[in-house]
Amino acid sequence: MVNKISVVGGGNVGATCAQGLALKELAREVVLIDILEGVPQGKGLDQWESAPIEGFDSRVRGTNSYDDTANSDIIVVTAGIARKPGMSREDLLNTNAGIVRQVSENIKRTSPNAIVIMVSNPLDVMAHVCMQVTGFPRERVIGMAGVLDTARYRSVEDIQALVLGGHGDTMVPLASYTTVSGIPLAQLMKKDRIEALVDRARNGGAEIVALLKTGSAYYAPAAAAVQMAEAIVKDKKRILPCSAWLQGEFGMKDLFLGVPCKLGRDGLMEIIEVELTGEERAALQKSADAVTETMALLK
Ligand code: NAI
Ligand code: 2OP
Repeated sequence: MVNKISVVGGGNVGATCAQGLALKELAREVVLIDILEGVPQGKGLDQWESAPIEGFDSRVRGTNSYDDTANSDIIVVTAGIARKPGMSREDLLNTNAGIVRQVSENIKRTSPNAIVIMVSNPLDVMAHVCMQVTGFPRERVIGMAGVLDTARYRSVEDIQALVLGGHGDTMVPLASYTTVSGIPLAQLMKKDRIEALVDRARNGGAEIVALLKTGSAYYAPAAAAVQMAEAIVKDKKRILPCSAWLQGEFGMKDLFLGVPCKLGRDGLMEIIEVELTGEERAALQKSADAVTETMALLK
């Protein structure tokens, strides 16, 4: 357990995430912060009142002031607008960049040693904005996408899988690194069936947006951010697909992209450079190009 984890943005993902952090008792205090007056306070109090029933001992608190988040060990950023039907993650770009800049300035001022888990979209670009504004090292700015995208691609038991690339339509589910109880997927399934699974994972976010109509997915995204926080708090050294600042890994430099990351108490410990087939490498490059193009659209 760490002392304090703050969640910025008390909307669907943020509030669900705060609850998940508290249920797992990852911090003595879980602080939910939003610009809406009363909303984070109300949700925080409601969650704290579930503690005697659920039996968790984390204090959940809502606020509008960054002073209450001061010296957080970890900050999960979920502030921003979410997708509506017909919108891509990139449509959120400039609105969310403004929000993430302001949030990052506050994080730098009040929690200069925090590890940031970025969730706001477009994910890889928002992680970049946060690193630029805070000046934090890459070990302490990590994007959540791959854990979610991988969950959309696998089942609960027996399957190990890896989805790399940007969090967008060009994400790269690696069939060659997908095994079922150690058996490579290609030995169990025909290529067209694998491609159908890959396609559904790639469109997983849009599928939920089309059903919800008023927003985007939040239960699985929140669970994914909590899993990353847990790996950090418990120093698990788990290898999870996360968006990380590449400095030459996979032959790429100066961009955030989803890659296999080892997470421990100090945040990003290592990027694992797995071998890729020519086709996978080309798909990863295409995904990197898409992230770079979105970055160039930033005003
Ligand atoms: P939401 O609309 O339910 O909540 C967003 C919250 O951010 C609102 O409560 C709003 O008041 C707050 N907010 C806006 N400006 C703020 C500021 N300056 N400071 C603090 N709070 C502020 O949206 P939801 O569904 O929670 O999604 C949040 C973000 O996460 C979106 O950008 C969404 O696209 C992204 N997302 C990313 C995923 C990923 O895999 N990386 C998965 C799911 C969502
Ligand atoms: C998702 O993948 C919208 O990025 C969000 O559900």
